[in-house]
Amino acid sequence: MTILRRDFLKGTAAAIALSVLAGPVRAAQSGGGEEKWIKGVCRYCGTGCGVLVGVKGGKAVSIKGDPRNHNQGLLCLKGAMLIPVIYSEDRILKPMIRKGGKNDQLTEVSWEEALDFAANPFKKALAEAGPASIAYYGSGQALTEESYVANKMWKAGFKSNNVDGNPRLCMASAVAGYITTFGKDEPMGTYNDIDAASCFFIIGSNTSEAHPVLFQRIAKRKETSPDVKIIVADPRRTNTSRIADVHVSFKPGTDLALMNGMAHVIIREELDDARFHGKYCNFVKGNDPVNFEEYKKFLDDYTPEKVESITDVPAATIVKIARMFAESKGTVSLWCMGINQRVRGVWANNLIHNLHLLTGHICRPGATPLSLTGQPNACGGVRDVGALAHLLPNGRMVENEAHRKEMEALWNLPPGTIAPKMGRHTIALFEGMTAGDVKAVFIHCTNPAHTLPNLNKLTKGLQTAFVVQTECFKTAETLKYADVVLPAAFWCETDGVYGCTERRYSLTEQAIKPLGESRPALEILMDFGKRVGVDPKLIPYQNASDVWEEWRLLSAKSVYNFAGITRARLKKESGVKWPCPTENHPGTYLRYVRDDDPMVPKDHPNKVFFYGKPDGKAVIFLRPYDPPFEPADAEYPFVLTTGRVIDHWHTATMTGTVPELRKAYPGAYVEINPEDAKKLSIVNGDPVVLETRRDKLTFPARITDTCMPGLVFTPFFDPKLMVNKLFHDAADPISKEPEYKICATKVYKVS
Ligand SMILES: Nc1nc2c(c(=O)[nH]1)N[C@H]1C(S)=C(S)[C@@H](COP(=O)(O)OP(=O)(O)OC[C@H]3O[C@@H](n4cnc5c(=O)[nH]c(N)nc54)[C@H](O)[C@@H]3O)O[C@H]1N2
Ligand SMILES: Nc1nc2c(c(=O)[nH]1)N[C@H]1C(S)=C(S)[C@@H](COP(=O)(O)OP(=O)(O)OC[C@H]3O[C@@H](n4cnc5c(=O)[nH]c(N)nc54)[C@H](O)[C@@H]3O)O[C@H]1N2
Ligand code: SF4
Ligand SMILES: [Mo]
Repeated sequence: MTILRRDFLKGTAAAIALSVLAGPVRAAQSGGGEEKWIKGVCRYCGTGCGVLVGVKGGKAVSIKGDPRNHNQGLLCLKGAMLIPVIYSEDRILKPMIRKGGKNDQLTEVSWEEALDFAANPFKKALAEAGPASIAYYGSGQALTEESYVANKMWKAGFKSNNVDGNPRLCMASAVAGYITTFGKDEPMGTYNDIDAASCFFIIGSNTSEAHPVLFQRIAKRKETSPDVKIIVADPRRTNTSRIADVHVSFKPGTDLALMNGMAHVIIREELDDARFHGKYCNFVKGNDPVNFEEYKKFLDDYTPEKVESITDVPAATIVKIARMFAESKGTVSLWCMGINQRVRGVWANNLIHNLHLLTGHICRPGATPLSLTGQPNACGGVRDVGALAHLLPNGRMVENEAHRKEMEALWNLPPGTIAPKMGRHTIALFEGMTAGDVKAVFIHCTNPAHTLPNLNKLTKGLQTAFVVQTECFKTAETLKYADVVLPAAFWCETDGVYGCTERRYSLTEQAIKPLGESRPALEILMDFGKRVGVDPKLIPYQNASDVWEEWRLLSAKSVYNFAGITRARLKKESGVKWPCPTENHPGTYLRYVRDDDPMVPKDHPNKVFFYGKPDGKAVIFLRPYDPPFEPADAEYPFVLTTGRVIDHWHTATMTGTVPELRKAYPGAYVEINPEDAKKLSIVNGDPVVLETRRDKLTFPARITDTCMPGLVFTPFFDPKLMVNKLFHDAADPISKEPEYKICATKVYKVS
């Protein structure tokens, strides 16, 4: 084979990008003299890297990547800097209450006093206004056992379905995407697919900053197999795009048209896999079945030329990436918030699945649509447990009578206990607090006063309702609104399970005692619940292992079966992937595939069986392009988008306490394209106002061609410059996930 110079150069560019980006991936931070090493999972992202924590004299002193987990010993800088976070001076070590109402100071009190003070308003609200007047607002960062117990206490104990949480801001569109297309949530593929892929379609994910260790794995795949192609579709030219063969930049919010355009080319050029979609797929428009011909007709509107006029992507590029996607031996799609945080996030998810179903790039090694999960336990703790307003455990739905009955039987509840209507999703929850309909809220492991959209509007709910908050750090904005602050034991100070992107459950074992008076949140939740009036028989657990035992056995009654993942096994192994019905089952790589997925009967006549759907077939949806909620216009001529930086975690309550990480990103800024900067006479560092229909804020300018002209970006980690004040709270009508990725703004220099 001849290697063309062009190919050689491309390979080199990728290698350089890799070496530059490899910088932040470190193996360890070591204090030395460790007496023992405790196995766990990194506290931060949904990559779910395994860690080993070194302990000396009762203190955590070291951390290194677990060589037996999928990350093979690697950690990014955030993960490697976790130890100083535990001992940060900002830890909250005592319970606090605001005796005299919202305007009073927080004062330290005993646990007894704090818990009574926390429980009484909930008791009162339940007695006077009923179950819908109280709520739990949880987190994809809470441990599985905590989310399971909170969900059970609320839905079975208080009969309130007002259980929601930050995964609504994050994964809700991906969940609805999997459920509408395949009938069940959670991906069919795993990280193994990365090592086998010949093409990557990375859309709306800045993997290099948000999932650094996975990015490393993708880059390694490319480096060792230079024929592997990488397409990055993102309006911004991010670090991730540096290893791309093709970076597709488009007008924010137009990628629905882009993906329909790709499907158009795939069918026009007969690059589809008719045997696959003929056997395993239905075509659906709205709720109605249609046939392949009608789908083809629908795609007539998405010729590359038409799509170019909507997206600004050259027609030739659309043809090129459609061919790359379809003609590879195996394509893996990876996506995250650029797709989910959109008013058409669910449709965008469906369109990614369409491309895989159409081309048969699914359910075989190296070919899969793999949604990247943001938080470390959004999958295991919230999606699988069903800790959202419309869900029940293991993929069941609140508004499905049969599902409610199943859960009532499994939880030994009298029939009719679980309320038949779904509870309030996040935005409706905070609106309900403002209106006085939701009178008391228990907030666990999340910082909504910083991360909700349309903050000036939605934080009114926190000013109105009675707020109980579990926290570890004084740096959290939400503390300003809390009536009660309950100090939770931090990561490593208690034990519990996280479930990451690839259906992998891993245990973090307790390494050290909780600092100060902080207590494991599981105990806090149960003590609180009993005070409010939950029947103690409903929550008979002594510890997290007891909860896991109940949860593990309950899963056996579903296609999420992980009865084989015992606590003892989790202590031994560095994570196991469900389904895993028996203790000797090795865990599942390819879901929905006969002979690999134990949920597919061994004698099933077909190789692939999408058992989430009654007829075993997945759906190819006819989803049209629909514009974003608030595109740029004459009055607000720029698009503002928001997102993450590699060294901070969300609101920086943890990473902001580590000098090395803080130094890398001391504060927020606005990225502006050089052309725009020139027109507006802005130079680097100038104070620049972003003014939207909600509010205005001033950021220092950072001039860079990361953003195309007409687009500006700011990260949202900075508590001093909370960009969410500028955002609307329009959300996807199906998933109710807000569109954090697009709003219209004015941009001008402070004169
Ligand atoms: N360092 C770090 N890592 C994290 C986190 C963190 O806080 N810090 N948080 C974790 C969590 S919870 C999450 S959810 C993930 C998020 O991970 P990502 O989604 O990868 O990160 P974001 O920066 O939010 O956004 C991704 C990209 O979407 C692009 N985008 C904007 N508009 C559009 C559009 O219209 N279409 C498309 N296709 N793309 C668009 C943005 O330009 C941006 O580069 O990260 C996880 N990992
Ligand atoms: N503009 C904009 N806004 C966004 C997004 C965006 O892309 N753009 N993304 C959205 C997404 S995807 C997400 S996931 C959310 C994240 O939003 P949040 O969950 O609100 O953000 P975090 O900073 O992760 O908040 C976690 C809180 O838990 C505390 N904490 C840490 N460890 C523990 C513990 O062990 N126990 C307890 N009880 N507390 C603990 C932390 O100190 C922190 O206050 O933000 C959303 N908001
Ligand atoms: S990639 Fe994510 S899980 Fe892995 S070490 Fe970094 S922050 Fe932790
Ligand atoms: Mo997220």
